[in-house]
Amino acid sequence: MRLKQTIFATTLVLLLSASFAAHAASRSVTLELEGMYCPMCPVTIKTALDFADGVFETKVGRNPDEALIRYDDVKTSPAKLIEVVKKSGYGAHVKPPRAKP
Ligand SMILES: [Cu+2]
Repeated sequence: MRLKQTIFATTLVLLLSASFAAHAASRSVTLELEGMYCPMCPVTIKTALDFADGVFETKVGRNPDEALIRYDDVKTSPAKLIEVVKKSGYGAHVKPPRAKP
């Protein structure tokens, strides 16, 4: 059945890309975002980041306005990711690590 073949092929592709991703230098960064004002803003930022080179995964939330990005540090960097956010019309900077009490 065609559907089964499609599912099999999709699974294979996902498994292969997962194994390639495992060899890349995966890192995470949290960016604090500025200028979001409506429910579409997080979607706009997430879409821009998801299409950026070297980005594996993005989560954009409000309150706090932050983007959690998992990326390949060979292909991109926090500075490049900030540029992506700025080009989509928002402000961003790396969230400083939480100070220890
Ligand atoms: Cu908006």
